[in-house]
Amino acid sequence: MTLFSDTELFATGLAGKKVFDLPDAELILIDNFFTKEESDRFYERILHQTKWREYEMEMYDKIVTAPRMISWYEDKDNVGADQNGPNWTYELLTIRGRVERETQLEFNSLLLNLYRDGNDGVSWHSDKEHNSGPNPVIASVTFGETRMFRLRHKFRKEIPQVEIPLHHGSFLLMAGTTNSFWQHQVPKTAKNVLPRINLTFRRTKRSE
Ligand SMILES: O=C(O)CCC(=O)C(=O)O
Repeated sequence: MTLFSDTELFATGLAGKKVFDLPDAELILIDNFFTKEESDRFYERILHQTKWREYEMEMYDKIVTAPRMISWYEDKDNVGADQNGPNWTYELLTIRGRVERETQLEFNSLLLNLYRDGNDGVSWHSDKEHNSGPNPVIASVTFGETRMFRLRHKFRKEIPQVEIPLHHGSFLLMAGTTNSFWQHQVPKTAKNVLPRINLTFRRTKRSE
């Protein structure tokens, strides 16, 4: 199976856009979407400016602490938005602007994930955005350590899993039916790894 093909080089000639050839998925990866200098700066600022918190989740009928830290940002005019939630920082707005220019879509919410070391990860799931229907568009940006992003088809077990290393400054777009037909995970690793920050921009419905 062809996993991806280079379809386009950016004006700079540095960033390659890879469109994955997978059934029931629209998956696009752009490595070096942000330059190394930008990525280093965003990593440092987001790591230190964010009020990271732990997150409880249900697992096998028990409430457990998720193995990562998170922070949630959203526009205050979103339905049900927490009016006391954090305000978007200059860096987050800059990154959001770049993602919106690339995709020609607007994103009004952001889940920030911090994987402190190899003991942090996220297990198999699909992204379901409460208010945005069965096929949410998720725009994912990575800064820091490279971690593996794995995908598996929910129904067609004969399709091999896909493994994508998400590097510092990369951008991954999950669109179309990707989240209805595929699950993804970031597995824990026994390797000695540095922290990784992941930003997933989301589109939740607004009040108007
Ligand atoms: O860290 C990642 O690349 C994926 C994060 C994720 O799956 C999520 O926030 O739902």
